[in-house]
Amino acid sequence: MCPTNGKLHLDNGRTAYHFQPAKFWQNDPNGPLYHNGLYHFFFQYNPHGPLWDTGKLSWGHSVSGDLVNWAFLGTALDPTDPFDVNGCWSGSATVLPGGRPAFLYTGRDADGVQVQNVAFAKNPLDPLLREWEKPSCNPVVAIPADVTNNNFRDPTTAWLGRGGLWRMAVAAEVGGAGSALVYRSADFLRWERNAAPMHSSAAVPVLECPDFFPVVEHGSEGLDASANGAGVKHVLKLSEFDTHQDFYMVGRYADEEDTFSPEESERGDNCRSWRCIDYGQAYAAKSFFDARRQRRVQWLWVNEYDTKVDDVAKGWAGVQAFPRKVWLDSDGKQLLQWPVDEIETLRTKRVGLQGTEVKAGGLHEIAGIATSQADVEVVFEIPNLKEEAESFDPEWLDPHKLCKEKGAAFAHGGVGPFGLIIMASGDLQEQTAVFFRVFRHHGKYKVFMCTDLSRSSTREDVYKDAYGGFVDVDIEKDKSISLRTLIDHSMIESFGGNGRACITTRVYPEHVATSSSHLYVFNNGSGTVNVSKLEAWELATANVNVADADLAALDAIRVADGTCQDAVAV
Ligand code: DQQ
Repeated sequence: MCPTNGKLHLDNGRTAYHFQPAKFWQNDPNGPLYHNGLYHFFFQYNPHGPLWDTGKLSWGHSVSGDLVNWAFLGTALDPTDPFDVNGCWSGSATVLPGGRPAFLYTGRDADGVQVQNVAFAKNPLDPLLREWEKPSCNPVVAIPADVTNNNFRDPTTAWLGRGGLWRMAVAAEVGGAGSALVYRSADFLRWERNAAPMHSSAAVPVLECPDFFPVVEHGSEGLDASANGAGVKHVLKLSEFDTHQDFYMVGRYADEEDTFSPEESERGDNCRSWRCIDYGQAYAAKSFFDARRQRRVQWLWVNEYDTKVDDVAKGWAGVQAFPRKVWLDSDGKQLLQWPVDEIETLRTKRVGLQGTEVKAGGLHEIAGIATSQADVEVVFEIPNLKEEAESFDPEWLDPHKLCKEKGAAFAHGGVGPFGLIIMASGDLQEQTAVFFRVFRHHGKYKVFMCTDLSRSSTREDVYKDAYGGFVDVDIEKDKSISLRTLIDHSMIESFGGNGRACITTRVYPEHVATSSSHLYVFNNGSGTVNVSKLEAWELATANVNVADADLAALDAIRVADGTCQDAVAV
């Protein structure tokens, strides 16, 4: 970790503490893993340039002792064999009994056909897991005859079920329906398809990157992928190609048939009406069980929303969201997502507010820290919810539309818009608002959260949409709502209602080239809101794949975790 000494790097939006390779293109998280005292992160990577290009991707590989500082180890898989020569696409890691890590991944073969492959860590005792071998029996699963449009990809981490057989789920388009197919195997090499898919969304043809994992019904500890039985529920997460959003549902998994029954069956079979992992620009979530801290940790890819020309000029594209701990809410229906605690090691200068009234039209600057690299936690109290909440119009059920039509600038809208203004220029010409509005609906309340990018940059050629979703909280009981936002130059990652709704977005303001950014609390509602507590920390720059700092990063790992002392002696 490097102290910032008040000097933050100002460049083309490159982040300071989010995961990025030093250069070139990255997309989906692949095969995250905790093994022999180190965290491994693999990712879709183009080692030749900053664009996805022809999709002949490799798996980039980095290693960490703390999920914050990372050393880049090059590529773990490259498209070199007939079964993956057109790309080593997304997949997952599984630790086999005896401790040998294995990958299941999609290869695009010599004809461009999508097939499933395995690879094994050459030396499981090498904590850096530098070398991976692909057995010659690949592909282990050929594309089935009923799969349409060559959509067959992204195997999950395997789990052990009834009969001691491995299972994996693979996304596939079967007869036009986006499906999660289950395959079983006794030896990890020969896989047989189950008759019934684990899920099928008739109205959604292309699904990608399934993630399937158990959660404890009560508590926040994580479970290994194979855990099942009393007190355990399961989560099925699917990435939907058209909307580029990740949807999930909590449910029950029966391992006789490998079926998954969503608990909120009223939401239907179309996964677009399931719950959303992140309402913003994040995609392809992939989680792993962190045995060191007994938690489940999720990664998420966040694309660029500037232009290809910019990406070529920058020499890089793609960021990962900060790793999030995920667990089941006490309502048993939704996930809570929260940045892993290790982020606190980056916290430096702190400023705060307590019991501050923000009246209608109020704007209150949070000064004293560099706010383009910060972690902000705030709790808003709403004193007059009953009197001031507007009635909800059923036309507003589409949160995306609602966010567009009733953005942050919408003055005097009842309870809200109130929230944070982030990455603002001194004259407020550029600003990104993350805010809430509360509506009354059938005698209850609906809390809406939005990130409005419409004024985020004076540039015309970057994407400046508005993103929103509803936060499933009981605001009548709580009388308050919390917001946590991680700001990292071009990344704005927000967690509403203690992690019940997340919105991650990219911003490309122009003022950062010449001046620093400002942070405000604002209220454009018609009544007062109180900031019962606000804490904002400036964050130090982490050592993330900085080419010439790799040795220092490995040293940091050595200090952080004695178990890998010998292994990292380079
Ligand atoms: N990205 C990979 C595919 C996956 C898609 C290719 C999702 O395996 O379906 O880079 O972003």
